[in-house]
Amino acid sequence: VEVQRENPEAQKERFRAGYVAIIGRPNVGKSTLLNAFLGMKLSIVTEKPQTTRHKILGILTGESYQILFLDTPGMIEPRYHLQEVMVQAIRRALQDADVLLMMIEAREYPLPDDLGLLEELKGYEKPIILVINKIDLIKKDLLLPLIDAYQKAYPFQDIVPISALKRDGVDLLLGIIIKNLPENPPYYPEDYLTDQPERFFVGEIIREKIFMKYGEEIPYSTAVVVEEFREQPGEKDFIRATIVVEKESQKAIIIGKQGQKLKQVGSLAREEIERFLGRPVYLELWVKVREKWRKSPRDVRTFGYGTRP
Ligand SMILES: Nc1nc2c(ncn2[C@@H]2O[C@H](COP(=O)(O)OP(=O)(O)OP(=O)(O)O)[C@@H](O)[C@H]2O)c(=O)[nH]1
Ligand SMILES: [Mg+2]
Repeated sequence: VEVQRENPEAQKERFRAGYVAIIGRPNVGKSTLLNAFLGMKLSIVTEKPQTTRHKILGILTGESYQILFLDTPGMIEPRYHLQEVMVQAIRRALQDADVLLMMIEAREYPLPDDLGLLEELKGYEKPIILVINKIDLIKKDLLLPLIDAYQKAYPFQDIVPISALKRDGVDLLLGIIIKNLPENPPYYPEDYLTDQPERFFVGEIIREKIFMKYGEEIPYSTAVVVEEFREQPGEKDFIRATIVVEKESQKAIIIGKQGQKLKQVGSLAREEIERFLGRPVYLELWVKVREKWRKSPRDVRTFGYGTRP
């Protein structure tokens, strides 16, 4: 009689888990990639830079791995306190991470800004995978010289061209990430998607609609505070949120003629909140002015930025 031995191949396949930070300049497609990995919209996406303001955790659990993706704000030189808090969020993600995804947009040649970011990331001494995004926008023959230039600039763990929007190359990238994860037991139960409560994402969805609907300084001068989020037996959930701007003139623009503009924002936001929560809600929006809140550490904290570890 033969004794059943443990399969040595199975032994090799130990569980892997770790933090993977997605880092890059504003607007390169970091949040789009997070959502593509998760197969759902968790992080807000707009065509404007500096959409993301927090470090956002998205958890992807497979048979033999758990990836804790950290979406981050775009790397910038901060000019006011809110932006300083945004950059702190990036630095915290860099510290937490086991693996870094440095994301750039496909261009003809390395940009000085991108090389500056690379210099900073090197300092963390963690494996870096270079992700070249938006390849759907360029001619294929521009890609090879770009890859070549980056290969000479730094010994990346890997260089992966993708289109986060079209999901092109995303599965390939996922496989490469898994290979670079440390062996660890899972950090979270397998059905966990994130560590933030629903109300956080409700505020984010409202902010996304503001980014989409207004131009100039308005999106950047706006914070959204979810003041109340109440389940009511036999009725729709009740959500009351305040949109904070810096000036009376901005408040007038937000509201629009006879409140039409705010109404549009409200109904767009409500539809998406309902999609996100999977249940109908009642959404009430208010607008308030808080002068220069972005420059005040106290206001920035009160409006939800920079308080989490
Ligand atoms: N054509 C194309 N557009 C993309 C791709 N990935 C993202 N985008 C678009 O680029 C814009 C910015 O995407 P985001 O995911 O918000 O970028 P981000 O890096 O998170 O931006 P910040 O949060 O502002 O730093 C959006 O309009 C996306 O639809 C891509 O692969 N191809
Ligand atoms: Mg983003």
